Amino acid sequence: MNHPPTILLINPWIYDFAAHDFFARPLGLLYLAARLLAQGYALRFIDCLERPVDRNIAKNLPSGEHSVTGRYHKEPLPTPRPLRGLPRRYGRYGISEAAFRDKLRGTPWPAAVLVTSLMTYWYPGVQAVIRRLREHFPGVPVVLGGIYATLCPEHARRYSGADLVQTGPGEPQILPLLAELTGWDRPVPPVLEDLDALPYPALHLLAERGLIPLLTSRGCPLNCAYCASKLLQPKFQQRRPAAVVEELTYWQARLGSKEVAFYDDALLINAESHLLAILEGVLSRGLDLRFHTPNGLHLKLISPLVAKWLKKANFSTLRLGLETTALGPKRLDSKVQAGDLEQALAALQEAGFGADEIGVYLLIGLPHQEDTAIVDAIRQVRSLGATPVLAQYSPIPHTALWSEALRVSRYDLESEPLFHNNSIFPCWPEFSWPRYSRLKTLAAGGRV
Ligand code: B12
Repeated sequence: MNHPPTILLINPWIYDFAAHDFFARPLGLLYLAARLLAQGYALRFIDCLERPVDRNIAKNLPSGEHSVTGRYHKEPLPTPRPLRGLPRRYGRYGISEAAFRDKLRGTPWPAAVLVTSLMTYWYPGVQAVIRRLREHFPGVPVVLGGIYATLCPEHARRYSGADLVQTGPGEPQILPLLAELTGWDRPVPPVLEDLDALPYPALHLLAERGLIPLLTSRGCPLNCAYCASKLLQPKFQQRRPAAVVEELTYWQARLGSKEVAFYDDALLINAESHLLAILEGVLSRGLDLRFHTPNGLHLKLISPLVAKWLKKANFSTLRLGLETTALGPKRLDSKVQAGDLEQALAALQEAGFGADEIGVYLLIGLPHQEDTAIVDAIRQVRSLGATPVLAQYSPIPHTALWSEALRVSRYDLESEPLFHNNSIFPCWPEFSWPRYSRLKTLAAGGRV
């Protein structure tokens, strides 16, 4: 074959009650895109979560503000049957149906389509995209991968409509798989263990160029009962700091991006030889960047030295992970002990961060969690001078907490991933909307 085959990549819509672009980019799919480009494939990319970039708005933002987060366009949809009756409005987030069809019409006939997936309970968006692909490109093989595919492969094989459902990291499998599907039989480069040997994710395919979503490591050495990190990336691996600085230098020069969001699950492990070395490199290169950690940091690892560097290097959105402040044998994560919250917040304040810059994630809706534990946690975080951010628990298959989640849930979590939706508090037996609003008001600083 002489002409390189065209591969179409799709980041599907979100179907949910709520969704907000909080530094979200389809980084996994863009890593695969880079591998395909290096192999000579022609690529097309449809990002259903692209937000209209309003140049005028962007131009008028006060200096220092950014537009790399924001609202998705939402179109109301009927609530799927299993979730009917909830006082929330369901919908499709992302580009319109018409825009999606236009993009399909503008795509040359592909040799294969790769679809990614994120939250397990967003699978209706995956199905919707695949249904339209089938109509438009009948007979073209559709491959599904990503987080929903990895955590619920049987469900995905039965219901997604994809021809192939692949689990786990895509880098080792994607080239042999596509060679088989397309007949593009260039020699497949060996899969190296070294993360720095991977080509940079193809961020230039994104419409919005202000943000660099960044992974300096994969996996996590800890083992929290509610988290799927180990299932998705079994091995914890860190990149070389110099290679990360190279990548940031490259993207700033090529795209002019200024904002960086870390996607790492364990950014602060070996902080001195890893993150601090990266930040030192960034400063000595004179890069003009601002950093965000939407995925929570381990607060135990925020020492005065780390805090000082976070300030010096221009960290702006800080989120720390603290399940709750209730300690003791019933605790679900292995990472927080008495005094950790106090010392982390003291270090950050000493370094110059204000209360509104430090968000502390509190997991709510955990099995057996009592309202009083949440109220205490909210009050403690506030009294220590930080901002509580409620993170609703989503039960995840194969995690240590899953069997308990199944036991306490009023929903059939096992057969229907829609019930993993954090917005419905599937594992909070005492849940009621007034109760939740009360906690939200309290977290926002109101009185209840
Ligand atoms: C970064 C991140 C976020 C970001 C946004 C990311 C985004 N792109 O939108 C933020 C911080 C906003 C976020 C928010 C939340 N998140 Co989150 N997040 C992650 C995290 C840490 C990394 C995802 C990622 O980008 N990984 C890096 C890339 C390289 O990996 P990847 O996407 O998996 O892609 C690889 C493979 O899957 C595969 N692949 C991907 N696509 C394809 C396609 C094909 C065809 C093939 C073959 C292979 C393939 O190859 C890729 C390269 O190896 C994961 C945990 C994790 N370790 O994965 C949780 C995770 C996905 N989040 C989770 C949760 C619970 C949430 C929240 C609900 C938390 C909360 N309670 O508020 C919110 C919900 C967000 C919302 N409603 O909008 C859960 C998933 C729950 C579920 N039921 O599915 C996870 C698994 C964490 C956990 N607790 O275990 N999250």
